[in-house]
Amino acid sequence: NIARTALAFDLGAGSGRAFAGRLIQGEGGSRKLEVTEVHRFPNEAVQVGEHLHWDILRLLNELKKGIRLCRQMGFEPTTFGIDTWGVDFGLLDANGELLGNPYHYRDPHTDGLIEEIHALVGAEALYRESGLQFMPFNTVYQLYAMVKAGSPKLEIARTLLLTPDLLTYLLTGIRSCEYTMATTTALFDPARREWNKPLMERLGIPSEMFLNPVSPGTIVGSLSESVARELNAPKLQAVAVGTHDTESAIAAVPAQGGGFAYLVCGTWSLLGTELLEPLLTDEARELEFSNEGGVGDTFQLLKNIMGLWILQECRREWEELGERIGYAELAERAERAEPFRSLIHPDDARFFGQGDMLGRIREFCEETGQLAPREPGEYARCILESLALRYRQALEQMEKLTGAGFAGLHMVGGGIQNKLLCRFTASAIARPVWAGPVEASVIGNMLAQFIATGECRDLDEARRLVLDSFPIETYAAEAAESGWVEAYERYAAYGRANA
Ligand code: LRH
Repeated sequence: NIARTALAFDLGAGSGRAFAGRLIQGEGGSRKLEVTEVHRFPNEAVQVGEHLHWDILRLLNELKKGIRLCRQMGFEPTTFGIDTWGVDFGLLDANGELLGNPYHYRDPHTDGLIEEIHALVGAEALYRESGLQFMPFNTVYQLYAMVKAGSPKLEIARTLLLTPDLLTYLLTGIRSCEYTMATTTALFDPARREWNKPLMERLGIPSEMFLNPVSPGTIVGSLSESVARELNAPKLQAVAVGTHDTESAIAAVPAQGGGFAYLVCGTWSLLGTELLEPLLTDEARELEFSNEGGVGDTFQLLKNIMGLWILQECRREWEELGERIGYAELAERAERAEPFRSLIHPDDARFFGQGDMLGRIREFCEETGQLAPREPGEYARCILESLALRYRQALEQMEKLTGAGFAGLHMVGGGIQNKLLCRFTASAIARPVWAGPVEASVIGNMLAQFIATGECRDLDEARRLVLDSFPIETYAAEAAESGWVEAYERYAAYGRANA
C-alpha cells in the first residue's frame, strides 16, 4: 500500500545519485520507507586554466535522466528534492541566464583570503556573525576572491543561487534560496537569522543578489513548461529540502529527542550534535566548530574533518600509477598492516588540495619523526586510524563545549560501508558506534519532502520512520589494551594546539 513516492537527488563531490522513496502504509498505522536507487553518475571537477569548476550542465542532464529513469522503472513521484555539498553557487544575469561555470570549492583562488578578511573585519566578529569555522572554501572567501579579481560577472549578476537552488532553478525556472545552504556561506547571521548585508557591503560583495531564505520542507513549484514537456512529467513539484547534504544526512540520524552525537561520513566527516540555538562563544571559535542551520529549526554544532577525501585521493593516485584497488581489498590490506605505525593529523592544511596525497602523507610522517607508510595497506591504515583518533578529539571537545556526555556515536553516510573505520572509531572513542543508515542524505532529503506534503508532522516523527525502516549495526570498542589510548597521546602531540 504505497502512500506516496518522492524522488531524491543527492550530489556529492565525487558522484551523484537519484533514489525513489516509497512510503508504505502497513497494518495498524505502521509505516515504512523503502528506497531504490534509480540512477548514479560521476561528478567530475573540470580544470580550466588556473581554475577548478563544476560541470553544472552535465549535472543538469543527469538530473533529467534521473527523472526519466525513475518513471521508466515504474515509480510515480509527485515531488523531488536536490541536496548537494555546501558553499558553492552560480550567478544569474538580468535575463536569468547562468554567468559562467560555478567554481569548485577546492579552487585555489581563495588561498590566503582567510587571513586577509580577518584583518579587515576581525576573526571574532566574523565568527559571532556567521557561526562558521574558518574554512577557505566558505562562500564569503570565494566571493571576495571574485571581488579581488575584479570579476565582471559580479557587476552584471542579479541573483546568486547556491548549487541546489541553481539546479532547481534550471529545472523549474523558479529562483529560491534554501535556508540550510544559506548558513554555509558565512554571509548569513545565524543569531539574527538574516543575511549579513553590512558584511557584504564592507567586502564589496553586491548584497542585492541574495534572496530571502525559505525553510526546508517548502514547496518551490512545478517543473518549467519546457522541462515538463521534454520529460513528459507535468505533475512533478520541486521541494526545498535540507539542500545542504550534511543537513539532510543529519535529519536521517535514527535518534529521538536531542543530546546525541553523530558523524556524517563521506568525502568529509562532520562530527556534531544538535542544538536549538547557535553556540557562538570564543571557545567554540577556538576549537573550530561550526553552527549550521539544520532541518526542523535546529542548529548543528559540528566540526568539518577532512574525512575519506584523503583516502579517495590516494586511490586516484594509485590508479594513475596503474594500480586499481577496490575499497574492500584496501580494507583487507589495511587490516593486515601494523597498527599505529604512522599517524597524521587529518586536518593539517596540506591534505586539503587535490593531488600528491601520498607524498604529503610521507612528508607529514617525516616531519613528525615517524616511519612513513610504504604500501596501500599501510597508507589506508594510517588514514583510518588517524581519522578515528580525530573523531575522539572532536567528540571530547564537543562535550567540553556543551557540557553533554555522549553515550556513543551515530555514524551515517556512505563512509560507514568502511567497516574498519566504524570499528576503529568505536575503539578510539571507547564507546559504541551505531552505524546506519548508509543513504542518510537521500533519506533525509525524502523526509523533508514528506514534511512538505504533510505525511510527516515534524523532524521527530520523520526520524521515527528511519528507525522503523532501516537496520542499525552496533560496533563495540576493543579492549583497553588494544593500544588506542597510547596512540591518542602520540596523535595529540602531532596536531595543532587545540583544533
Ligand atoms: C559535505 C559538505 C560539507 C561542506 C563541504 C563543502 O559534502 O557539504 O558539509 O562543508 O561539503
